[in-house]
Amino acid sequence: MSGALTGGPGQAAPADLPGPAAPGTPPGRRPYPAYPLLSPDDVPGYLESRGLSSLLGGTAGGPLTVREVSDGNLNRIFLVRRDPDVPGLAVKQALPWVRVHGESWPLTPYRAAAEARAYEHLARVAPEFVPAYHGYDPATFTLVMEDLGDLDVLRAASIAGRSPGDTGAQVGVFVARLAFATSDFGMSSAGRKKLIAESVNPELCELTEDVVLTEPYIEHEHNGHHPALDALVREVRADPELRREAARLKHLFTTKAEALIHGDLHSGSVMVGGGRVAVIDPEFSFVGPIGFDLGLFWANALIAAIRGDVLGSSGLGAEHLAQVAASWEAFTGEFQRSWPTRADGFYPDSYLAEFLRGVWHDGLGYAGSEAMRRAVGYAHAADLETLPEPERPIAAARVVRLARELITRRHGYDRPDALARLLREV
Ligand code: SR1
Ligand code: MG
Repeated sequence: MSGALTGGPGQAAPADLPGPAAPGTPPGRRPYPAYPLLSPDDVPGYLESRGLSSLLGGTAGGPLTVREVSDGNLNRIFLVRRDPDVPGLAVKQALPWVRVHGESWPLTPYRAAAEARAYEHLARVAPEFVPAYHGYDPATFTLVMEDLGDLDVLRAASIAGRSPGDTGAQVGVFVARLAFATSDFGMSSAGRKKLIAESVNPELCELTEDVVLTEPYIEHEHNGHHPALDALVREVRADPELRREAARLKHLFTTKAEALIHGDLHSGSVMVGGGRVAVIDPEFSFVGPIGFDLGLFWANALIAAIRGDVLGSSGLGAEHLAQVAASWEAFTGEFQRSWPTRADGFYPDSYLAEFLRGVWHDGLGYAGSEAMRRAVGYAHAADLETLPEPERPIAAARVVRLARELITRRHGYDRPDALARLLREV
């Protein structure tokens, strides 16, 4: 293989299930074995060595085509086809650092093992919402999956002005299926404890705790914002109520082990097209608060709604806003449908409504966290960054005000329809 041989700081690593880091090991630097980084030229031979080439569709006799389509912040992705018009396979390799930042920001490649574990659960409980999964190679931190190259990333489709259609409803069902099946309502007590232990994902959780739940509220070198937002950002970072509620959400994230969650369900993790909605990239998965998944999806729908508004497409904006209600209704509907099958009949029906109310308010809070970081943190939303001036700072300021309100006053919003007014007010 032609890529650089890379490895942890000179130590052997356990197999694919990570053990605890040595005391004092900085985040993201858990030892891992040296492994080859794949280049496009390596990929056909790599697939052959894993016995997966036969899964490539098409009949063309020439050499396979390999296209690197790395798009997210973290990993390398190659699409391999036998026939250019027939979807083949996606090969996804975790680099030992944050791809868009470079080697100065190390990040454990064991995240690929977390993604593999999540896909194994998802293939069981929500197969129609994920790409077909063809296995994980712990020696190279590489997964092979169905090539979704004919679908578009939801964020890109939104930026291109396409309607979200029924994406929200589908995402709501996806979240409910995963959440119910891996909660105390869908599993035995002992099975849950095993799941919690196996799904520990320390480095990726710490990354979220940092870049989503902490850094946007403080001065930090990772952060950035449009200069026109200087005064607003100063004000927000000096708000003690916002700090307390942001801290409460961080603490909920670290302690509320409700169900296996995707952990990074923004609009870059959802693919759409041809009547299909597919959720990808569950490498941040762990057993955490269900509202975190909904909240990330909602924040990005609200950001898309604000983009539509500032561009004068109020109809499209309204369609994006409607994704919040659609996903919530689909989520609660699916959860309620599963409720009679709950593993522990001690939970009465009256508990369900209270439980769902908690998920709703957590979701609003995390929508605020996600919106805030997308405007003033490290990984900004392309929906905002691709706006022209002066719409860009206008939209970003609305996102910050929306985020602040959702974080500090989330318990004052009991229904999705209240968000329309809030969106107008900010
Ligand atoms: C440094 S990584 C920033 C973000 O990229 C991933 O997609 C996650 O959203 C993470 O928070
Ligand atoms: Mg991702």
